[in-house]
Amino acid sequence: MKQLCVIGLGYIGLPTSVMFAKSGYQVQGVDVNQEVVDTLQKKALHIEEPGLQEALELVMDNGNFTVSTEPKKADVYIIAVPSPITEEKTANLDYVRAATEAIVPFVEKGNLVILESTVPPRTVEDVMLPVLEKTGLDLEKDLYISHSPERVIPGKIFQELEQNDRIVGGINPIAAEKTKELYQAFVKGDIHLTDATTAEMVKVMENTYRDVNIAFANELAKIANNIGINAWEAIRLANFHPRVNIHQPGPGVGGHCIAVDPWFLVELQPEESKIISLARETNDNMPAYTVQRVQEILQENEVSNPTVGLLGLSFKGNVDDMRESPSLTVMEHLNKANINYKVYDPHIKDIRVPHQVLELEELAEQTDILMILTDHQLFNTYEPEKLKDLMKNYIVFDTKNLLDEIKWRNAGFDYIRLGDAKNR
Ligand code: SAJ
Repeated sequence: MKQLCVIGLGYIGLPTSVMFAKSGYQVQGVDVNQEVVDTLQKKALHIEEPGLQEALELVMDNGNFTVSTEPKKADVYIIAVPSPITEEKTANLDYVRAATEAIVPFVEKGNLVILESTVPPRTVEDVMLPVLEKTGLDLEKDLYISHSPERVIPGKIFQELEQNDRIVGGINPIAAEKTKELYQAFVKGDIHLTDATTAEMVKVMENTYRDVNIAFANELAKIANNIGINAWEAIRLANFHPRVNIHQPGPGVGGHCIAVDPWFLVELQPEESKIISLARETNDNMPAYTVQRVQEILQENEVSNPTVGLLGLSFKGNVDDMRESPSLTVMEHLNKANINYKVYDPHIKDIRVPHQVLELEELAEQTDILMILTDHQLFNTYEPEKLKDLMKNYIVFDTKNLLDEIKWRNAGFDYIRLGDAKNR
């Protein structure tokens, strides 16, 4: 089993292809997006990930990795295409279905077919198998079909691909075993075997657990603000309990995973997913809550015709990924409230949204309040004194508990933390 065909060359498919090619497999990477294929053919990258550029050049130079828009015959097919949600919060499995259709003409007896995309439980059984029936093969005996979800995070993909434990679920035990053997080419973590539907459920549970936990932290922040304590201090102290791990409050939950996967369960079992769906609503309401807090702060300071300076567009710290970013929703609410704002993110070097500026100084110019929305470490290198010279009023509202409160207070700022009514 040395020929691999990987469908979908995004954050997961491309690093996975490169890892298998580095392990000696002949990998054909397939993406329907001609631009992605053209970029890769020039050994250039359409995604930012430490170590990926060098690894890509290595496997393209030694011929272990080629790219195209069409699949070709292989021993193993890995599907790693997007599985987004619609506006109505339902799963869009069109890409998974299309990728499965695309390999039908090539699949032969003895092949492995693996779905890596994060999907609602029962997608392999109810979506992929009916398509693979078209091969005319006996899916239980002639093929090995499984689900092997990813757990890597942007910025640490290669080390996590290697180190993380992996869950592998087969439509039967031999399919799971065959898939485990394949990933042992580079996975050093333990590979836990189960059935395909359980593997799909486990992956969605991992992200749903975080979303519910974050919603809990966000509720604690709102309670803390009303009863005069600092939620961050309280959470830190509670987490000294050996069996407590409360997550961090924030301006909302972004990204294409934690903000998405819980909806798969809500759609599947709406009557049984009350806490899950309420947690999603709680997190999705945090941008509005942070804007309401900014309005309260501006009124307390009697600022007329205020300008808000947003620091952070990415959905999480130290990356340039804006997908589902809470900052975008904060901007919508500021627009609705007719409040002037500018936004700056040092990791996003091209203009992608209205009112975005590309210089920190321009953001501070004549601004009344800074709002920290993303935990970029770069924000901790700023000198408050320099920003103060450019600003009109000197307020900073930190929704990520990121900045050094003493440093900003000593520079003359009114430093306010989300969920903290103790240190005012
Ligand atoms: N966030 C909070 N409070 C927290 C943690 C995160 O507000 O305590 C916010 C972040 O600011 C961000 C969002 O939640 O906006 C998601 O951040 P994240 O880094 O936790 O999630 P992702 O989407 O980057 O990665 C997650 C990870 N899943 C788990 O940690 C269970 C990663 O391991 C998965 O591989 C990834 O989803 C995925 O691919 O599903």
